[in-house]
Amino acid sequence: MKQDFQISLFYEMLRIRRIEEAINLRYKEQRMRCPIHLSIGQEAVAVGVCSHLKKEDALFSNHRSHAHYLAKGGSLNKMIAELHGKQTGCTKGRGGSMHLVDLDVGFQGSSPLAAGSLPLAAGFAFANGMKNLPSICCSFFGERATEEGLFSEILHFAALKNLSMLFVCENNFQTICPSTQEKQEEKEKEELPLRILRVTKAHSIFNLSCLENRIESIYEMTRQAVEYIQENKKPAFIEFKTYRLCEPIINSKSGVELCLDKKRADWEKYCPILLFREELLREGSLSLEQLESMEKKIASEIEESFAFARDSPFPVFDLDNEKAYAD
Ligand SMILES: Cc1ncc(C[n+]2csc(CCOP(=O)(O)OP(=O)(O)O)c2C)c(N)n1
Repeated sequence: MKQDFQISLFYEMLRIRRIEEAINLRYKEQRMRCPIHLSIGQEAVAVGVCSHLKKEDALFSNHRSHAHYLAKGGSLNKMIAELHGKQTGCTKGRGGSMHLVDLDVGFQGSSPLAAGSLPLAAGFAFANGMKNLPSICCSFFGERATEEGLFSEILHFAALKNLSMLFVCENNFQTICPSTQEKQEEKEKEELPLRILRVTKAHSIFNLSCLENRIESIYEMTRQAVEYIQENKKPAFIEFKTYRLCEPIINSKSGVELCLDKKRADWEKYCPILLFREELLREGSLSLEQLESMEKKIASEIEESFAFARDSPFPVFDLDNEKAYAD
């Protein structure tokens, strides 16, 4: 991987991290009123996968969608305005954090229903195939989504119709309800990743499993999957073992506890930004001065986006004349 490219991947991850930290910090001001799910700790998957997607490739996401949106090239101003419920938001202030949509960058939408965006993504990929378009349709979901019946149905459909679809499972081993692992039979507990992959194999879908929460491994594995899709015109599935280093949801005034002290060992072991930063500094590919200037640039971009959101108008709802669907 070339040095410039390494730096750009690092910058993208750092930017997403700082943006989410700022959202968390400012949540107590109560200007953002929607429930918010942060992906602190999972940035490498979003950045590693999206760095293989072109603008015309479609992306579908779930309830934890900020990193996916930003990594796909989404506008920070439009995202922060959306979290504030403003007309200038990417969903015109109607969606909030869990319903980001931005067709300008191929971000076709996020759905908070577990596995909810899988059928949308499959339908999109099916339409692309009928139009003979070469683009890929990618869907992000958590491991909890793999417990839904829809998951199996969509794998089946994607295999049957040879959809150019990339399934991305972010397995952080944590869900709001009892974990997927707890719900397995005793004999299967050790084998959770295998269980997910067994389901994909049963549908003859090409699958990969990435065990490291490291940007370089994620980038490489996605490269293989995308090549497979392009060469074979068939779907591919990747399970990324990742680690969410914050609580699942912000819905109280105080924001989430980032648990830095309580979980310091976890951070040192799993935080993809810390790990990559150490590596780049050690190799001499990144200097402390460069790091400082990145931090400054990101901080001022964040400041501007919050000011943009604050100064934007709230939407005026005219439900009688609004259309639910495009013409
Ligand atoms: C069909 C459905 N059932 C229940 C829920 C409630 N729910 C909200 S988030 C969540 C857990 C999601 O876990 P996972 O998909 O693994 O993603 P993570 O939150 O760990 O990133 C659940 C069950 C839901 N959104 N949709």
